[in-house]
Amino acid sequence: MGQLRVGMVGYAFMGAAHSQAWRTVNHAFDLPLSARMSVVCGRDEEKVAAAAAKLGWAAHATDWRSVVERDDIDLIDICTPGDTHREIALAALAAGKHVLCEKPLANSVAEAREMAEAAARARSRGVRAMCAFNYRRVPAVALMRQLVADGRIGTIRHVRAVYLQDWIVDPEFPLVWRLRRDVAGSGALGDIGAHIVDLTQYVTGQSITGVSALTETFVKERPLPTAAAGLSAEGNGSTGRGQVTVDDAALFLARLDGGAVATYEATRFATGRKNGLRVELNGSRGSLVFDFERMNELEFYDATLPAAEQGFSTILVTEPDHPYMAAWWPAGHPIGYEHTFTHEVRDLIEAVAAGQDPTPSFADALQVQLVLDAVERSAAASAWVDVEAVLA
Ligand code: SOE
Repeated sequence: MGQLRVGMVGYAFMGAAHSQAWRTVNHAFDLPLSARMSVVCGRDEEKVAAAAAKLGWAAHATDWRSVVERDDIDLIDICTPGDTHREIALAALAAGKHVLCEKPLANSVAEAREMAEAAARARSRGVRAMCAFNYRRVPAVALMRQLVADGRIGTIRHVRAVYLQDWIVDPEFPLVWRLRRDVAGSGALGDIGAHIVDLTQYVTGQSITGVSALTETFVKERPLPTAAAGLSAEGNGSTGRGQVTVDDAALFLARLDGGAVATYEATRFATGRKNGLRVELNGSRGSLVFDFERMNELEFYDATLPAAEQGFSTILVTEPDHPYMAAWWPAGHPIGYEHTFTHEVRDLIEAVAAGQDPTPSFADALQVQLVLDAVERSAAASAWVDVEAVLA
């Protein structure tokens, strides 16, 4: 069997999640290529060496350019903050490497456009690029999309999406990189709002055409972190303070091109909500509800049933007939967050081996970036803003 030799840049939260996926994927799925975890890259030699040993990488490196230039690497997996995505992806595509890039694709529309154009050029040389919107690969989400495509809820009227977290409710939580615009691009909007934008467009098959938004930064100044902390406040003890330069929350109304109207809420201030991603669709023939806190379930209201039998029913998405599930356990046994990444690299390997484009492509991710941009412009202007087309 041929190999897909992977070089990964970054090894924190997403790096660990992607490592788990590369480690597991060939054990769960029968695939045409075998993933080889060749090298992981990070700036701090000691830490990246430890990460390589812990996460299962054959080697480590401290200079991502040396990884991109290696002849024995087929794919570059980008798990770094947004400010480095463009540079690494462009270099990797130019070197003929397939690319998997964490979301959001970039920190601006201009960067995302450049990346999508580079991916389109590389495509003619057989090089593939994919953006890592992992929640598409929750089996219940894939089933939701299937039921919508099969017409089971009819014409979609309403889309209601929230992504709620609470990890920065404490005003003394440090100013980590996710709270800096120069590194992360935006706040709750790009980090978690991007997920619900992608997810709702994916399940409905409709694209957002315009938005009316507001954003808020509740805590405008925070203690500087003493360590490169991620989602954890550990290591804080610094006396200096810095400006928060991103949104803490973003809320918007939207219209979709299939006629649906939608509401979106992304916040890091929903006290008690740790990772509450919920999407509800109301259609002319029924409704569907997905809640990540119950990720192995999908709620379905079938309005075509006799009135006496109607009501929300819960589909346990744990059967071998459900998307991705045949690879795992006997019927009735649930899966978790990490499996979404395994499914993601499974789909990527299949596409690379088949010489097909994986989804979401960089062009798809550019479209999400255009929505994020419209949200920021709408919030700044307190006005309705149309979403620019991908093909400008
Ligand atoms: C932090 O808000 C975060 O880790 C996001 O960056 C991820 O994309 C999401 O899956 C969980 O929350």
